[in-house]
Amino acid sequence: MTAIQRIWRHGRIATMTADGEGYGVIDDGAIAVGNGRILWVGAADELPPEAADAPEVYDLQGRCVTPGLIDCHTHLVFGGDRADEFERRLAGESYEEIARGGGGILSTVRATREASVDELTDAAERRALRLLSEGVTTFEVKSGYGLDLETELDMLRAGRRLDERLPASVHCTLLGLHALPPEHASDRASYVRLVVEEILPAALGEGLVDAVDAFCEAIAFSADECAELFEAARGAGIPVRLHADQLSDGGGAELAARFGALSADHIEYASESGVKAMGESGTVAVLLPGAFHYLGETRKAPVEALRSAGVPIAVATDANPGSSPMLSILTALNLSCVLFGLTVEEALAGATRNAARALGIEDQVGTLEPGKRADLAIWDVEHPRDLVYWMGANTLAGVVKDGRPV
Ligand code: DI6
Ligand code: FE
Repeated sequence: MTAIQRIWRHGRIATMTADGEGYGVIDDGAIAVGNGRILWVGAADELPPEAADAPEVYDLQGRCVTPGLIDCHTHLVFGGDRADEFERRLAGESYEEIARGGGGILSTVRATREASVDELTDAAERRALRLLSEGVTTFEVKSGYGLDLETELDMLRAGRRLDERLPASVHCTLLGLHALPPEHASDRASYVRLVVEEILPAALGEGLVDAVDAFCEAIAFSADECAELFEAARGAGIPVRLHADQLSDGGGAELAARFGALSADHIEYASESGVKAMGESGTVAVLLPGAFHYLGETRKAPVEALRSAGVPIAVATDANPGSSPMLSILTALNLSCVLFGLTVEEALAGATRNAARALGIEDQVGTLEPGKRADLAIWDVEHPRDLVYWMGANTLAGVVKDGRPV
């Protein structure tokens, strides 16, 4: 049996386990860790006898503990920014108009192609530190601003470097089909082929791909084009995710379900049958209220339908330079409640248990229970609901990553 190395005790522990009552709160709780894993969680006065020999014991003094937060959908790696487009949109231009005019994602593609992998990594690291300052211990990054072989690989390499540099686990998603690059403008099929036949295999060869993603949308790629990439991912044994039905119903939810996707993200315009299919395939709905907010959208994510279909709900920042320049997971949680009508408990599950599921790592992280990685966030609040109640009040008091205080 692994020896207990550290104990945190006398805190209000939100285990976030699915079968726990509410947040799975243990009021005067304790957590024992060893070898990077959680060994024991329970009431402080029921700590097992061998806990007496633990070399390090920390008194939480009533603070709250949650699982380290998980931001399961970000585009943190990119060059440049699009603050100018933010102003243009405020003056009346739409996101789609700007995109069709060669701005939008393609403007970030130009800046990203010009950046070196060092520059991409450094800029992303500065942004990631904002996430970490709010208790994030796992986050995802996507490619999708390179749209050519070398730059897509560089974006993913930057993601892998972040994983080494930061006290956080970083998941890398190949977002091969994000926008049609200008050099393929007259031949869409040739770009899909490039992604399927060259970029995906090369990225796999370097071990850079934890999941594959695509943007299924009228201004991006059709369900059939996304399906081609998904077939290739399936062939390689890599899980898929989808930017689905964000601005219109393009059958994205159905497509994601058909491929047993880990998640379908955005889904404001998902059809009823699409949501049902997600329920049957166990596909997580990742709600991204930052993009909804920034784009001034009015069609809300179908929360009630998701609940009735038994679809697990996650929440993420979608941090990106265009539609969601937001580096705060707690703000995303607050917005998911206020704008979409999630309960606070659902929101917190969305950045813990269900976010882990959206990344396919629910056996590793996302709840506080024995066997999971000892990734904890410690908060100067009385109750976990306070994290979502306040906006702009970062109450993080400490982080534990792989059993070690950060
Ligand atoms: N949906 C999004 O929210 C981001 N990508 C996507 O497919 C937006 C990316 C951007 O505007 O740069
Ligand atoms: Fe996105």
